[in-house]
Amino acid sequence: MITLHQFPRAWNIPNPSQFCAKLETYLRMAGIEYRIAETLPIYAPFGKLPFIEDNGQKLADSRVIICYLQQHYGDSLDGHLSAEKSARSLAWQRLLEEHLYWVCMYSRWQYGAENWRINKRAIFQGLPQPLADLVAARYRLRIKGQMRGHGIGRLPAAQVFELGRRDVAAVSAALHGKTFLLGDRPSSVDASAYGVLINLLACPVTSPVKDYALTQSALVDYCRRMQFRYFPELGEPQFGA
Ligand SMILES: N[C@@H](CCC(=O)N[C@@H](CS)C(=O)NCC(=O)O)C(=O)O
Repeated sequence: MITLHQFPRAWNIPNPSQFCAKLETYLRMAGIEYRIAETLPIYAPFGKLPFIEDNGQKLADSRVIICYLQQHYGDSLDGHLSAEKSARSLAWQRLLEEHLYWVCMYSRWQYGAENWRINKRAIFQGLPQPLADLVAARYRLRIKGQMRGHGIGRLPAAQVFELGRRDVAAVSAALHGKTFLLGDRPSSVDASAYGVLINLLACPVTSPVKDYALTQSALVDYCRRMQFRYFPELGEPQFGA
C-alpha cells in the first residue's frame, strides 16, 4: 500500500500544508488506498512535503506523484477532459500553486506575530520544546528566503494582498454556478484548488486576502462541498479566524 508522508493534521482540515492536502485529496478522489506517516520536510527526498513510498520507491513533488499515480493506478479523474479543459486545468493549477500559495505563505510566515505563532504551533506540533522553537526559527528564515527568491517577499503587505485578492476573485468567478472547477465532474485540479483554498479560508490566521475570500460564497461553498465529500470525518471546516 502507498505511504503518504506529510505534516500532522491541524485546524480541522486535511493538512496545514497546501500540497499535502492536495495529494491526500487526490488519493481519495481517485479511490487509491494509502496510509499516512507524519513527518517533517527534513526527512523528504528533496526537503519538501509531501512524498510517497510505493513498492520500495520514494517519489516527491505532488505533480510528479500524481503523474505516477495516473500511470500506475489509472486516470479516473482527468480522462474525460477535452484538450481545452486540460489546458485550463494546468493554468488554474499554476495560479493556485505558484502564486496564490505564496500569498498564503506570506500571511503565515511573514505577516504578524500572532499569525506566525498559530502557524508554528500547527507545523511543528510533533516536536518537543525547546527543539520546536529552534527548528521553527530556522525554517522561518528558510521560507522567508524562498519568498524573497519568488519576489513576493520583497513587496509591501498591501501589494501582496492585492495580488492575492485578484487570484481569489478569478477563482471565485470561475466557480460561480459550478460544482467543480471545470464543471459538473471532479478532476485533479480540484485537489489543488481545495488544498490551497481550504488552507486560505479555514486556517485560523488573519489577513486581508482571507477577509476578502470569506466574502466569496462560491469559494466557501466549494470548500465545504469538497470537505464533506472527501473528508467527511473532519466535519464542517471552521471558516474565519
Ligand atoms: N511543488 C511541490 C511543493 C511542495 C512544498 O512546497 N511543500 C512545502 C510545504 S507546503 C514544504 O515542504 N516546504 C519546506 C521547505 O521548502 O523547506 C509539490 O507540489 O509537492
